[in-house]
Amino acid sequence: MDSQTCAQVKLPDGTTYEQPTGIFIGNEFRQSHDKTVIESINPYTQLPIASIARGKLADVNAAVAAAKAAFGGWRDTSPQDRAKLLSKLADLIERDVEALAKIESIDGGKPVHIAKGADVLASAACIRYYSGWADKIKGDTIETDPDTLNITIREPLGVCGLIIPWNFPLLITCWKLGPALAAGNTVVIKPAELTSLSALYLAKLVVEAGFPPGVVNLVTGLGNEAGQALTEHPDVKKISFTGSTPVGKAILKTSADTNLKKVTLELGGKSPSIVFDDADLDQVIEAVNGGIFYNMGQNCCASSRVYVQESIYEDFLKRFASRARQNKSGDPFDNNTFLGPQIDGKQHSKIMGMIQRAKADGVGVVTGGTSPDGWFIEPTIFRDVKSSAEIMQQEVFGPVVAVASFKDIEEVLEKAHDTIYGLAAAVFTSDIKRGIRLSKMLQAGSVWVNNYNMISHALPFGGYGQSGNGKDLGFEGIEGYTQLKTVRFMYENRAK
Ligand code: TXE
Repeated sequence: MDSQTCAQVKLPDGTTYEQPTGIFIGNEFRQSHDKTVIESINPYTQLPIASIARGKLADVNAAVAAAKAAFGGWRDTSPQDRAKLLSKLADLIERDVEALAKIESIDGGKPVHIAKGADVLASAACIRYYSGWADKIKGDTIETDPDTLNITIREPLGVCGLIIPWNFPLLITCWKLGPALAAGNTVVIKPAELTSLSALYLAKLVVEAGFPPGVVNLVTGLGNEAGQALTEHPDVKKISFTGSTPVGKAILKTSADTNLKKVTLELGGKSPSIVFDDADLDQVIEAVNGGIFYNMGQNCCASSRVYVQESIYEDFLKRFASRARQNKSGDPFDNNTFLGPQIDGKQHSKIMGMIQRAKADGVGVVTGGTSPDGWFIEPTIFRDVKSSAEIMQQEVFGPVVAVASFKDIEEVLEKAHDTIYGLAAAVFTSDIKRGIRLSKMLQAGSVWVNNYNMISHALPFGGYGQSGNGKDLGFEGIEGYTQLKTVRFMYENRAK
């Protein structure tokens, strides 16, 4: 790396580290072909951190060519060797947990102490989990008749494009990278233009771990340039995308218009929490507080709607508001901070616009509703929100929750299902039978009973409805990066 593809970045704690800034192809960093760049901005200070390459079609073509050339060798690398390399990568992420947490913080505004566990160590754990899958991918034998042996073989797809959002930059990269590589695919990663730094740092660790050149490639750049080029590329066999619903729909169309690449989509949500009057309210308050305000509400499965049974409604609102006000906003490098700023001015304006329109429509504010400083937004709770209201229907992607009351199961199910989305839902009750019944009735890809946001790399995650197609994580994550071949051996021919 030279000064064109690497920057010395000074962190708020006074230390300095080497940040790769170039496009990563064949285990080397390079400038974009036309040498253009994007500024990466710290959302807390609103100051530039580094200039990163702005990759376009020519860069994507070069990255896909490298991934295509590396595919045969990687596919034929023994699963045990693939597992070893992934496991080494997990160790390196863990070794550099401090640096990576600070990078996630300056680039995305997350508190460092939260990023350490929830982003960086969870990323290492995810890669390690998938290293364990590499030598356990298998097909079946299927009986059809006495004269044939029938088997299925689960094979990798080829070059996979991984398009990453800005809310969990390292973690979602690892959710997709782990299973793609374990299954024998090569990849081109397109990080979000707002938060590319941790994925670029990860690329450095890919080299250190010893992955062969071309197995992992990364093109930084804009969605409608580098991202679009990747989704249109005829040699890309799969796109795994996490991001907004409109872009997800456009990717499906592009796939249909080009080479019918496989598409996995993890999109927006408007996930409901349902609180019954027999629930443990202390537990509920912690769960719904984390459910909406964690990561400043920038979470695809954020609990942005909460339905509370009538008899405890006022008590719930009082306690929820008091808990929300205790969430400390401020410097992401301070260990007491829970809420940093929103990711950028555009998201900040979008969220404040939604808050202002709700207020103008007369929706009651229980707490919050203002922007104290910079791109910060107060944890905001609206009450008695009608099902048709914008903040009940549209993904806000900020620290804003819409609360309403309900009488009984029928009413709350109707309200909970009044959405185009279906990513997650939660039920809070001490009646386990009711919890089980609702977990089966709720139309959502993940249902949590008496908890919220409990995602594990071992469990499939992905939405119903317009929250997406396919699953990340678990064995289903591996399945999504493979195709199944059926082979029939005829060893007798009794017809003769
Ligand atoms: O998303 P985009 P944005 C939702 C959330 C947020 C809204 C807008 O509601 O307010 O989306 O965020 C790449 N072809 N979520 O504009 O544009 C882009 O470069 C290929 C929910 O940031 O979908 C980035 O890498 N790629 C979500 C990624 O797509 C394209 C997380 C996501 O950006 C592209 C983020 C194109 N034409 C936002 N256009 C979640 N599910 O967690 C953009 N990209």
